[in-house]
Amino acid sequence: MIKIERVELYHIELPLLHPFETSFGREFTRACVLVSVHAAGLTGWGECTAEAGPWYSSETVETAWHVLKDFLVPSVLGQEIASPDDVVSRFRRVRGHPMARAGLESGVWDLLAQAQGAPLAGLLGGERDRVKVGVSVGIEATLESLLDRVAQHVDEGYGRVKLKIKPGWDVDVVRAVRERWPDLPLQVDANSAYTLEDAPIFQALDQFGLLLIEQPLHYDDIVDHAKLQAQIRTPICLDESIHSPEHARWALDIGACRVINIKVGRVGGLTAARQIHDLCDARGVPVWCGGMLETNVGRAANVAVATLPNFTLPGDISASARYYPLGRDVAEPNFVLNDDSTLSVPTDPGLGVRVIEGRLNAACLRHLAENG
Ligand code: SMG
Ligand code: MG
Repeated sequence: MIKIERVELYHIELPLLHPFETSFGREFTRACVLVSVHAAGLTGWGECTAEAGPWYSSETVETAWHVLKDFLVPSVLGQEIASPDDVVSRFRRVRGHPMARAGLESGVWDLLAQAQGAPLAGLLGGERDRVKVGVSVGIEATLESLLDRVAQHVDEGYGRVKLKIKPGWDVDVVRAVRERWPDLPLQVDANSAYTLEDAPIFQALDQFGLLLIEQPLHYDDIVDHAKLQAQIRTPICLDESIHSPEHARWALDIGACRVINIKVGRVGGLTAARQIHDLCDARGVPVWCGGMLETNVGRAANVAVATLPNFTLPGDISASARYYPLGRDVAEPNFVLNDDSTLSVPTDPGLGVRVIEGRLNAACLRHLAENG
């Protein structure tokens, strides 16, 4: 039993090294909420991956701050916690807001892992000491600059590349990348930019041997995805549509996808992430860990969850150097790409990264401390 004495929220913002463009817009900075959970002389850290605007998801920094401050933090403050399940059950009254829930829940996981002297990966039941990773390449102004960026990442050692696509930036782009790198494991992500009427585009993509096509249709849909999956050979992977283990089961039951992208934030925390992992494992459906341009805090949680055995596809968990200018990430050490396109799993207790106070303060726009 451990009593939660204090929870702090930090609204931070960091500049991205390279603007990141998806079908829903271009981003130059990354804002998020970091959560620290204090008990028994230990501090656990969680990252809430809601962004400044409701573009990827309906949650924002502002909605997450509200739901954390007014509902989630009060439900655990001063409470005795024995396992992450105690937190998950206290959150059950809150509908929606998975990223807000995950920010606090993953902080409790880190705290409990530290209290047990165990790496988070071990506490989750993970088995690997390295996790396979790839890189997600945004939409570029020209095909030439896209090819340059892919070449740069292939040279850096990334063994799997994901291309962002949107109408007008799809079949020809994938063809050009495939012609230059015939054997590169490649996948695409539409972030919901298409409708079922665009099925011919996805049938055309079948010829390129893609690992998967991520979230081609509406961000909350599974029905049309099932219709599209029946018309194409390439596996559909759902991202935006899966907010919980129930959503995962519903999608698999109707054949809406053959792969699931697990993001700790989008599904409401590490407990739910592991449940989706287990469900997919039981059904023979591979999963992989998605990315939300996390700081090293969220990245460490992603690496930990990706050690579970059914994370068989490379994750969007790139090396720290891909995201923020050197010395700006709020936590250390940085994750470095190994020669085999993997990241090593930290072996220190908890997340295995430590937040640097000066860096946190430099990035912090707003701070709140709530005592139990
Ligand atoms: O963290 O390397 C990363 C980015 C991975 O492409 C990525 N994420 O839809 O899967 C996705 C996008 C969402 C990014 S919006 C912040
Ligand atoms: Mg995606």
